[in-house]
Amino acid sequence: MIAYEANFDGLVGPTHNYSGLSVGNIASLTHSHDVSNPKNAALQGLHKMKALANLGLLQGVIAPQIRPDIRMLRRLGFSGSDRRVLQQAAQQAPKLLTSCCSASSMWAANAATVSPSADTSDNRIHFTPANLVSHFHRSIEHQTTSSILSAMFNDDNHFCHHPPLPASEYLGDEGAANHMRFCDQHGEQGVEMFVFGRYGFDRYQSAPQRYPARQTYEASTAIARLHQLTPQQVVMAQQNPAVVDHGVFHNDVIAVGNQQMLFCHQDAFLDQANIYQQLQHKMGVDFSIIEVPNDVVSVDDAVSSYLFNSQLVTLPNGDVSLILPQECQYNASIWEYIQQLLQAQVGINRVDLFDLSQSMQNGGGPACLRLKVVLSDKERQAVNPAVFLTETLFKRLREWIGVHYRDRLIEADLADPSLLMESYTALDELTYILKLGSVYDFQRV
Ligand code: SUG
Repeated sequence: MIAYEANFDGLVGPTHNYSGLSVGNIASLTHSHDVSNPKNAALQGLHKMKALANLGLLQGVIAPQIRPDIRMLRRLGFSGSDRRVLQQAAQQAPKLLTSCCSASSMWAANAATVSPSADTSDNRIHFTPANLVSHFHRSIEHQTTSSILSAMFNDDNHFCHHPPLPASEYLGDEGAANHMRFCDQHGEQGVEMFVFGRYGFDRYQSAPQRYPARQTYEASTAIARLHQLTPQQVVMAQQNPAVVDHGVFHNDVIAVGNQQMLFCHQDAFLDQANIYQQLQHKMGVDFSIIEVPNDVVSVDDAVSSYLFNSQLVTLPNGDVSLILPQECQYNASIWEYIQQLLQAQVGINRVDLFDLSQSMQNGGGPACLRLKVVLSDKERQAVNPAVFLTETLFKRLREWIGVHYRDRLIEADLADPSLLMESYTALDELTYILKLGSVYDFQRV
């Protein structure tokens, strides 16, 4: 079967801000309380989407979530008018308010885990939205994520939507950021690699000491079962706890895969040699691993440059490109390594750099912003066509951002009731543009 890999990127929401909410994510903590620019953030993301579409890749858009999440604040005991809810929350529980205002759904790699139909026994594409229980501001995403994904992939013949795993820290699940798929051609059966940070029931077994490990073994294995994958197609790998303690809060901060290639740091996994053996055994002789030694790229440099949070993509002309954040160019040793990588001719023959600084300052590089979905022609036809990025949609979204987004936001602005109204107006219009129907709670009351 012929199939293509599509990237669905999260559109940055109108409340994009820096609240320092993510323990273990060094960029988020470093930029806490910085002034954000939601308009620029959304345009930077949109520009990357358009550039990838121009390279001939199938590109789609995932709508953001409504923030501030007034419903959640009311559930937490704040009452009265929306204005009063926001004011009370700002005074009494500022961290709850900032959590309910995060635009974190932009990092679509955390939206869900997706298994292509070539891998699943019922030959449908399986989606499990991530419960994201490790951080409160992210744990409130999955309900709307489910609605949005169902509105985009709305055909039971081709798409199977599971509910998120139970919201328990034993079953912490962070979605595709901890999942890689290897294959020969996209439409052929592949091997899915699930990367977890710790065990749920045996939580101290080789767990990191300083920062939380977000994904559990129990969550990863549950998803492999739900997605009807056979053991021969699955590799379970544990993140190296030492690198989690250096800020590698998701696997996609230290490794990326594409077709027959794994590009990763020498210290990415626990028992790395054994993981390589399993992959080589299951994938066969054509499988290649580009392992970057620690003395060439340190873990700290990998985390600050986001070298591995790249998208590794095969272009229609056969070129393989590494889609990188521009920060890789600012670090001399990383940039030198990239030049060597290109010269070595080991299967990556170009790089494309992007300015995603607004997202990067919250720990989200090119790979975080997208959810990969492999689609055959028939499956592609079953996707809501309005979410694919065409020239027309690109222009429409650029205009829409220009009209509705602010270019400056600080924490004090989050309690401003007019920001809430601006978000309602913007997202209501967006659901018309993307033909999603009423996916937001505020549209249903
Ligand atoms: O969950 N940052 C996100 C970044 C997610 C990156 N995704 C992937 N690696 N796939 C997180 O830590 C910061 C929000 C703040 O601090 O305001 C935040 O949620």
